[in-house]
Amino acid sequence: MTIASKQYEALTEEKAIALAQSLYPFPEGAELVCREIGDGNLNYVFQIKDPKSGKGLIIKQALPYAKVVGESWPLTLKRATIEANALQKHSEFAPGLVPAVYAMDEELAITVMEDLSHLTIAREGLIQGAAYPKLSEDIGEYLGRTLFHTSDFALHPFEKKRLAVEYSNPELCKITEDLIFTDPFFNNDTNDYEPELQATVEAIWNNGPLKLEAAKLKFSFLTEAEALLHGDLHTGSIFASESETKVIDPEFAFYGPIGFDVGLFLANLIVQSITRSGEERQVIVNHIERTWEVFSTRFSELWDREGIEAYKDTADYKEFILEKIFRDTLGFAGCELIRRTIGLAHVKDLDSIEDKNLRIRLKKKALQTGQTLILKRSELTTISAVSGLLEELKQ
Ligand code: SR1
Ligand code: MG
Repeated sequence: MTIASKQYEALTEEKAIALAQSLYPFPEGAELVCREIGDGNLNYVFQIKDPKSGKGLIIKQALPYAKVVGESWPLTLKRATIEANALQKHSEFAPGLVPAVYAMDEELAITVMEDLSHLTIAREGLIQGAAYPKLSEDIGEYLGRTLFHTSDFALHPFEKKRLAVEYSNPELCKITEDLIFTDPFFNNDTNDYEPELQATVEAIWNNGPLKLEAAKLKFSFLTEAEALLHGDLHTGSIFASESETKVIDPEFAFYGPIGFDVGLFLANLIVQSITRSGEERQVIVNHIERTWEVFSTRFSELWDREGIEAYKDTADYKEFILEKIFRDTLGFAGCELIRRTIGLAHVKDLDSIEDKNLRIRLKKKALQTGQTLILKRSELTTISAVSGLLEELKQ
């Protein structure tokens, strides 16, 4: 569906209702209600619903600046098109694991999509102690399918390179390059942390070997166009329930290293595991292990069944690729853990801990885990070695 285009203007709740009425066959006389429910850093998200019939939809609009900072940080509206297209591209390979897109408009920078309000943002649910039994199975499937099918192992090189051009996303990549790979490792103004972390943070800035590894990981992110990534796969980019999982928000999508998506998701689970104890913690550790198992099994099975690379049956090549992805995954997870603790964009899992001593202790643990993952990523060769590390660091 297309929308009669007009010049960009930020939607209000009233305008979002009018737009929804023009797009969706709500029942005659329906009295629609609209709420702005966006809690991300960048966009408006309007939920428009007919309370009587329960029918609804979501209109997401990109702002010409980063909401989290304000108008002083201009941001391309092109990201809305990237997001709508990535949702549709990923749904080709992981149907049911992303929301249906009903319409999009480049001028207004909006995507109209399926209402997922019966689900909860996974980060919020996890903070409340939810277990989400399907989360790792579903995300492992999503990762295995989307990343394999958009890689050179599945696509003709012309199509892969066409997609890499279509999903060129320099402005959003620059945010990641700065906020994940650069700023937290230097004394940069964007960093944000409690004074109690000063000594730990300075130790990061002064750790030469750690910075060398962060630089290598940044170089991978800058140069390795392996697959069409989601690009920002944290637990706030996932809607979930006991029985359903939907991946949203791929506005950072671009062709990058496969381990980046896997690593971001695992890092956000690791943060959650750090805040939990006992059986509840084990639920998250199981999710961490299961995500890697499902991802690598699916990727491997698709390689065998549908791979088109001439070398696909060459002894040890698939294992070499999966080992590379695993190593990258751990390194990227380490960078995400550090930036979510001391960088510009934090996570509620840690920041909402009211007891200050506990919060600082857990943040130090997140920083220590992040550094170990970056520095030891070549030695930690299995996902159970990662669980072992989390167990060691849990004290
Ligand atoms: C200014 S944007 C900050 C963060 O929010 C997004 O969700 C990305 O994670 C980005 O790094
Ligand atoms: Mg987002």
